[in-house]
Amino acid sequence: MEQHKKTSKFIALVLRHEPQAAGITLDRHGWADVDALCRGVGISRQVLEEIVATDEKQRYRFSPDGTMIRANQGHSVAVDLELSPLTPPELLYHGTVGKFLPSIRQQGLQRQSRQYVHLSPDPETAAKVGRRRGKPVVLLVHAGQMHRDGHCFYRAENGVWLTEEVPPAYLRE
Ligand code: HQG
Repeated sequence: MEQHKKTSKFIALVLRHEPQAAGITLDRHGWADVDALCRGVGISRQVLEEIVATDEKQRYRFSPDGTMIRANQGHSVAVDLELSPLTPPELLYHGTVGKFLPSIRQQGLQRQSRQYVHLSPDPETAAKVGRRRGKPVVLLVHAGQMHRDGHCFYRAENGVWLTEEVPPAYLRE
């Protein structure tokens, strides 16, 4: 929904990073009250439902009773999404840009401002993530080996894989 793009970006900011920007709070699992969010953002519930349903990355979900909403991933505020550790596929992918490579080669993938490093299930999705910042570079992550070595992986409701860091030894360019 092109006309809701700005609103959707603002909702992502509110539900992941700055709930105070809409004058609301998140509970410790990241849930916000739907009515409070609508008031804070200045939209109707119907518009919010449209934004959630048409979001191309399925960024948000309603609670089963429809009174609460949260972002599926991407948080910088500390929230417990109650995700269970899962066995990842052998390979996952990370989209980035060339200027970060020297640092990534040294430090591996770090979560930066977010709670987790975000990994994609396929190279095409990773390329899209990288393209947000310029010419995309897709890194291969040996997730299966990482998992066998004791690293935890989680999968957000929208299919994005999450882990706390990826040491350089598990990365291939
Ligand atoms: C880079 C979007 C230097 C990393 C996407 C990335 C995703 C390093 C940036 C989600 C580094 C962090 C997350 C290191 C990592 N040295 N740079 N050691 N380790 N980086 O936005 O993965 O559209 O926090 O490569 O689709 O880009 O917002 O992470 O470029 O799912 O819904 O540091 O956000 O979704 O950037 O994106 P981000 P990301 P939305």
